Amino acid sequence: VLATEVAPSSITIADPNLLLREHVREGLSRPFKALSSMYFYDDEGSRLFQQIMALPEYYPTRTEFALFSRHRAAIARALRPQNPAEPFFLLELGAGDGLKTKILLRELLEAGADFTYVPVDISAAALDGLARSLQAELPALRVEPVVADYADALGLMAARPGRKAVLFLGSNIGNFSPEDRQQFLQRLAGPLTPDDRLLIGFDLQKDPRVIRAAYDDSQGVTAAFNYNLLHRINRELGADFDLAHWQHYTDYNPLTGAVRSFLASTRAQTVHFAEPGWSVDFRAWEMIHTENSFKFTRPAIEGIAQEAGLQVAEFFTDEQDYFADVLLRK
Ligand code: AVJ
Repeated sequence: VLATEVAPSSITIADPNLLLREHVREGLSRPFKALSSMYFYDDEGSRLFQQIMALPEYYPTRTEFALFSRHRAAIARALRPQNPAEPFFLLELGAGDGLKTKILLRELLEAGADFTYVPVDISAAALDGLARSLQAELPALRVEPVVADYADALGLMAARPGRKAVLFLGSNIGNFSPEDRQQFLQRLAGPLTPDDRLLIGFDLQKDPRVIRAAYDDSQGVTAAFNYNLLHRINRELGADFDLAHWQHYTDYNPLTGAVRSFLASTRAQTVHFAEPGWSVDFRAWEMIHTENSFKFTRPAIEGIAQEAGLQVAEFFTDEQDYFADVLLRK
């Protein structure tokens, strides 16, 4: 039942590959080639990310899950209106499989909170799985899933009247460049009132070897996740990327907190696209930058909040100080 409630993205376009095509054309014609990590998440990419979350090296998911378990009561209290009878929306941007959110949902339901959970994600398959499992595990919960990207989600939230608690977990915020992050947070904060709450998950700076290993795991799942972008482009844009001549490469800069992932062209090669006359040349060891995963410090988070016109109300961390879920308000 819930699956049928999944609304289409607010943008309807005749050619479903148009956005991807324009993006790839623009990204691969830059002097430093780049593609957005947003395009990782087709159904196969979402499945691979599920596998990443279960890897021994990929600590963020497990850590944030533990953090949520540890602070469940305090987080629930901080997010819900003080008047227990007042209804509210709990919106989650990039909900994915919602595993850690279930801890919070259960806590809120048990406390008798009156709320509607609105998970937003670009993967219809991921949302579908989430809606199904919620219906089975928490049948009393009101759920209104929405398939949308972040830009659509911002409009959606501004349009929804009433009190809101917004979740942006999993260090998804780390994917933005600093400029895009600031713009996104300002837009997110804009329509919020002083009664609304925002909980954002930030992965913290730590032993650089621990961070590096999380993005270059020994089983090669992260590499497969990165390669999937090329498979997707081959399939959807009729390109001929030969995966035998591409490598996953990633580095962490402890000075800037940036993990950057690349697809490296291991030799000089030309890639063709279905569209006549469209091809792209790559030099040997030329890189396509495919993802940022920024890591933060506490002072950096304070600064980011302030710049977006938000205050840090509470700072929740795990025992190792690996990850922070930060409660923000106007
Ligand atoms: C889903 C964006 C939080 O950056 O850690 C995992 C995605 N990329 N391994 C991250 C990802 C490579 C992940 N986020």
